Amino acid sequence: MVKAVAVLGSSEGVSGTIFFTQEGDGPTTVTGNVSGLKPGPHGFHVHALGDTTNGCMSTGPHFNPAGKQHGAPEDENRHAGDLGNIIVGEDGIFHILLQFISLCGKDSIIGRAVVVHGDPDDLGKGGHELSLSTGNAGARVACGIIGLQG
Ligand SMILES: [Cu+2]
Ligand SMILES: [Zn+2]
Repeated sequence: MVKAVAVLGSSEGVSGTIFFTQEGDGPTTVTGNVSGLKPGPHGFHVHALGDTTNGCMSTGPHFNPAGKQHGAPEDENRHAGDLGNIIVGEDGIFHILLQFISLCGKDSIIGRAVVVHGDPDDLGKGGHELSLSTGNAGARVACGIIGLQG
């Protein structure tokens, strides 16, 4: 079992912690507990850089080692960092199960940043000029560096 954690930082009053667990090369379970985020869907990505020196802006674009287009987590043509949306409840808690995100191997997300956006990710299908690059998910409201957990 591999475990990872990201503590969210934000200039917009969002705080919280996101936990990742993976058994072997199976799916990765993501569980989060956040406050200050409006309930509902929020775009959720791994960005390429574990750099928050300039807040969430310095985390770079979506993690995309294969040079593909933005898409849904289950799409063939997607960035490795495309985690889709989290649906945050009134209690600030969310859970998602991701088939194709790994905490080990060559496309590991360890050391990169997880970013929560203000708006929903359209999964590349919204027809907006940003749909195929960012999912038009709006501002980067919170982010944290994904690190291994003991
Ligand atoms: Cu993002
Ligand atoms: Zn993407």
